[in-house]
Amino acid sequence: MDQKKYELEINSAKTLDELSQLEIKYLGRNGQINKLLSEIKNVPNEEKREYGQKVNLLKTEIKKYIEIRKLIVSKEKSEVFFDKTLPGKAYPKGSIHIVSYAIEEITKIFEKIGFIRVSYPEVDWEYGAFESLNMPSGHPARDDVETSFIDVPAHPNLGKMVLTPHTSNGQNREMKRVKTPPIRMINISKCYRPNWDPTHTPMFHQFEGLCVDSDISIVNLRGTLDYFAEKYFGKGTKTRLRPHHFQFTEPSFEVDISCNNCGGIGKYKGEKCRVCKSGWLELGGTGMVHPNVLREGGIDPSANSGWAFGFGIERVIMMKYGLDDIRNYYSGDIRFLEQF
Ligand code: FA5
Repeated sequence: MDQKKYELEINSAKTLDELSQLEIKYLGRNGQINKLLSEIKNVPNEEKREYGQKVNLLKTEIKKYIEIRKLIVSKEKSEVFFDKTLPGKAYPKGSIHIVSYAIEEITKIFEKIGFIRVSYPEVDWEYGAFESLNMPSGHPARDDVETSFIDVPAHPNLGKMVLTPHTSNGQNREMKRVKTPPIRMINISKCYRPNWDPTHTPMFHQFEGLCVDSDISIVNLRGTLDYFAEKYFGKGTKTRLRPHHFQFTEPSFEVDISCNNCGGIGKYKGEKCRVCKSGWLELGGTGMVHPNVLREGGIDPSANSGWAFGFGIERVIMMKYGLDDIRNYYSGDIRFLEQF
């Protein structure tokens, strides 16, 4: 074989790919070296040994040329020489995000008692977020729910486009979807309000329960809240209702749960409980669905009644684990997230 030829060929290769091709051409199973070796049968016996040695020397030399050229090309082109035979690296496994985990837990708790998980749009019209909930345009109650509007032309009937500020926008849609009660909905979705402090983020999650049937009373509501509180926060957790006002429920309440740290007493080891300060923690809003809301959803309020609640997911997590800043959930700090 002409030494000048293979030397030139190898040294003018510009990529690792070209070098792999040359490797096959010279050193492969059907390559030139093997061809030379197979010709040994035609060499006179007394010359066989010398012939074999020469071919092996040639093989070692070509190998060396190719390896050296590979290093040069890798450096020049910053191509990394990839050794497929090295064992792979074991990357650490991630875990489910604290909010996704809570969503799964809450969904299971409600599915057990016949509620159906739904998701409604996070970008909706004012109709879904307000009008359908007994909050007509210009009503001052709208100001209580700070809202981000989207800069597109308004819908002629449904109003401006909004980032939904609460999951209550699912109530009207669910009533219209089911048409005939019973309705047992658990609507979990992202919500948006322009807030930023330890207990408020611009994007957060709510879960909304809605139960409508021919004979639903506040007793069913209490029973369901107690069931949820015990299942999610632990045995012995109690609930209490405080009168409140929401435009879409009548009567309306704020729900509190007893603090697990002090057992609802407000004192822990003789001192004021640092988690609740009063024995109770505020969970969110609830009430009996306003007849106007049922009517707007196509349901006859003289034959049906219902209740609804809307709680913050970030908040229930905070209460369950005694956390003090929900902004950490979205900081992307793995040291915080991997604790759960
Ligand atoms: C409502 O949003 C009502 N739609 C709840 C409701 C539904 C009442 C059905 C009656 C019947 P409120 O504005 O209080 O209510 O919000 C409910 C919960 O959402 C709060 O208790 C809080 O936990 C959570 N929340 C509200 N804003 C934020 C925010 N910016 N960041 C994190 N959580 C929030």
